[in-house]
Amino acid sequence: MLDKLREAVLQGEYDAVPALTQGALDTGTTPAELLDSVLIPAMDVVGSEYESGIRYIPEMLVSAEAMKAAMTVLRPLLSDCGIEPKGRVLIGTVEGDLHDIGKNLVVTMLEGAAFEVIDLGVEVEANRFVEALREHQPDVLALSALLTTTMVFMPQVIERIEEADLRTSVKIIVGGAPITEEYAGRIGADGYAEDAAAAVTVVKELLGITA
Ligand code: B1M
Repeated sequence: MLDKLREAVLQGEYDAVPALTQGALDTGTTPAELLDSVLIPAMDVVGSEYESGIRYIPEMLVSAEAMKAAMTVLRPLLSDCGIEPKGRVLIGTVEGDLHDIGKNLVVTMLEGAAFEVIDLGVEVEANRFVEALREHQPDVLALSALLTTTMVFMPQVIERIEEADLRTSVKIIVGGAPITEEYAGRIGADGYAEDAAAAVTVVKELLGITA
């Protein structure tokens, strides 16, 4: 079952993926195991094959659709907790970047940990983040970038927030494949999260939440 699911993601067979995901859950595999040992590794293979020229963008896109189809089954299981919000997080993928699978996973995990999440989506320009900070007054701003060419917009967002005099009222965390702890520190972010689970831990730490 797990091999079939992996293969369906690799082949971009998004119609088959929900039933295979449900089938894997029914045999006792947990949502976290499915993500960590099947779905995310499959997307890594997709990326490597694209890099080495075996795969082209349309094929990368159908695999992304297949991953999203799996997430429609997993999301309720990861986020269904039904208790009072612990805090508010504003999140978005930065300007020029339309990758959203990892960001959506971060949203799901934060919601699962009882945070209210406002998702601005993808290709979010710095000024839009500033407007949304004024409007929603979140405790934490989470920025995602998947490209080395777009991660450079992260410091620009932080600069705009400083110029708008809002920097002290919000904690900022950054994440995404090309981002490192060192980069986060260099651009003046308050935190870095390597994956969606770490994002929850870092947000809790920054807000002083122990439970
Ligand atoms: Co793109 N792409 N892509 N792509 N794509 C990568 C990122 C790439 C590494 C592939 C490769 O060459 N190996 C490469 C980037 C190279 C670089 O800059 N270093 C690349 C490229 C080059 C491109 C294009 C430029 C290709 C082109 O057009 N020539 C183009 C850019 C488009 C744009 O954004 N303007 C492009 C397009 C696309 C698709 C549209 C086809 C599709 C995206 C669909 C979508 O997201 N809706 C796509 C995909 C699917 C990928 C790969 C294969 C998979 C990404 C993914 O979803 N991974 C990717 C290769 C790879 O990552 N292995 C690749 C699974 C996901 C769960 O992981 O997103 O890393 P990830 O999220 C993780 C962590 O990073 C972290 O938590 C998540 C897991 O728990 N995280 C955060 C993410 N955001 C966070 C925010 C946080 C905290 C943690 O808050 C603070």
